[in-house]
Amino acid sequence: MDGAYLAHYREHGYAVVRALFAPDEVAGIAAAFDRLYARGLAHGASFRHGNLLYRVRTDADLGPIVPMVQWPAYIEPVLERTRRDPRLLDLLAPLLGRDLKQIINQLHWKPPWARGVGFSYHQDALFRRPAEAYRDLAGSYVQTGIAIDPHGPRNGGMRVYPGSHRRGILRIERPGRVTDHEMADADLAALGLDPAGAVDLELAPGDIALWHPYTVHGSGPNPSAGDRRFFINGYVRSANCDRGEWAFRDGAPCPLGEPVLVHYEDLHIRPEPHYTGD
Ligand SMILES: O=C(O)CCC(=O)C(=O)O
Repeated sequence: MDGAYLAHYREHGYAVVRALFAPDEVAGIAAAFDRLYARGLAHGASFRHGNLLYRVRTDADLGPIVPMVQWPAYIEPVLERTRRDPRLLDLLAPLLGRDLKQIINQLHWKPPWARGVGFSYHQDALFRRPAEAYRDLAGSYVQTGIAIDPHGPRNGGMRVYPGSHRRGILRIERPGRVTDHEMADADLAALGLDPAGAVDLELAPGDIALWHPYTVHGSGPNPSAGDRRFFINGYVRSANCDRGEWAFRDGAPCPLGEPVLVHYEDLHIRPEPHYTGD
């Protein structure tokens, strides 16, 4: 693989690799997304089974939507294979080595005209809790996103702040969840970052973006007539993390088995299917 993306990642805190997945592969992932979306809608409210979580929301215009599913790989074989695809190892090994665990496996879905979906500016480092379980974040963790649809500023694509990964942990004061707000220039200005310096990702289906846990990023609503679907997978150098599902051991892909502790603290107390009430 051409190493230009590595230099870009190290310098700017993010990078894009074009056409990592072929159109027929993207179509297979999209079909799995469609099945998951239908299941989420059928639940009618946020629903969890082990690490698998459907987040269901009511959009002011559209009614119920499913903006996120966490750990869909447990029930969709094509997503399970994609998360441990050797092309991802090729991409990540120069940054993280060949023993990798996975701590994020997420479908993000912005339906056409969805106004209430967005991610306020944040650093992913914020979510790596408990902090003692995630060591040397800056050198051990990379987030990736595979575009399933054309992805850009017209449809709520991600915007990143180049170079922000060198600024360490930044305090972005916002009440509520990152998903309760869309990105706002004022949040960048409050951090002393000139909003004009933010960069929109422009991805075609099958392209993949990589970003650093300290890179400030966010996204807005989708005012377009098409879906904006994004497949997020986050990886960590295994020696520096006590959580997560194995993805590659000494370079060999590891299929999922019984769920292990990632984010859901009650995994072993309440593993059964239930509505989450949020
Ligand atoms: O899907 C998006 O627009 C944003 C994704 C994001 O911010 C994240 O995964 O941390």
